[in-house]
Amino acid sequence: MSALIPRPRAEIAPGAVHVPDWLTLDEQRHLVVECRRWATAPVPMRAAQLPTGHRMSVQTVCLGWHWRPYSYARTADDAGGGRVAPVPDWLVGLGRRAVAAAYQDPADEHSADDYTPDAALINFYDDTAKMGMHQDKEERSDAAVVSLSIGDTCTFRFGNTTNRTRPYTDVELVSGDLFVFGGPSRFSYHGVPKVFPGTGNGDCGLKAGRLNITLRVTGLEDA
Ligand SMILES: O=C(O)CCC(=O)C(=O)O
Repeated sequence: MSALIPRPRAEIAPGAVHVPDWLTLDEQRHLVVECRRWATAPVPMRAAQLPTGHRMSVQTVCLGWHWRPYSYARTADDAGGGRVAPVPDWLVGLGRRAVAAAYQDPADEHSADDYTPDAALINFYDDTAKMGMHQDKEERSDAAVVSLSIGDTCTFRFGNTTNRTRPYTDVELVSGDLFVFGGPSRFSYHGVPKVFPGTGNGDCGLKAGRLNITLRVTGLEDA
């Protein structure tokens, strides 16, 4: 991203913070390598099927807990039945650093040290993929969601907690950007109406498309 136009850290709504250029290129490259590995085994990346029968245009693979519309399980019953890989400790650590970076005030109600995401969704967007406005609400925890972007730039639409429509704010998420939403914004509707093909920097390790990694605390326990 050009340094000509500054992109300052911004609180988009209470508890929803955009931190541009948060990941280093090395961190992005490392995440891309790991995402490639996670996308193949033990559970393959797939486009989840919605209850309507339609498939999402985004492809997803999960760690910790497998998400399908609209529940979590330890096994990927809609993608071969394998047990999902665990969330590695280093990714939990990255999540803690992300929460600390977003909520810089140490007296803040959001405690980064306690943040222990037990699920990660890795989303891959090709040139035409998008994600409709939705809430992340299958979790039984109100801990923040950490979102990391790599590759092509997208429009990330961040809305309100009552419906999919206005008011919302469109935020441009660029490779390396961090977005955290917690507190009063934790259950806000959000989505990705557009990805801009060819806008990524190949140095991030991804030649085309957009990767998004969201870290979540499910609050679920094994049966
Ligand atoms: O790709 C993004 O930035 C958003 C992903 C998302 O909303 C989700 O995984 O629920």
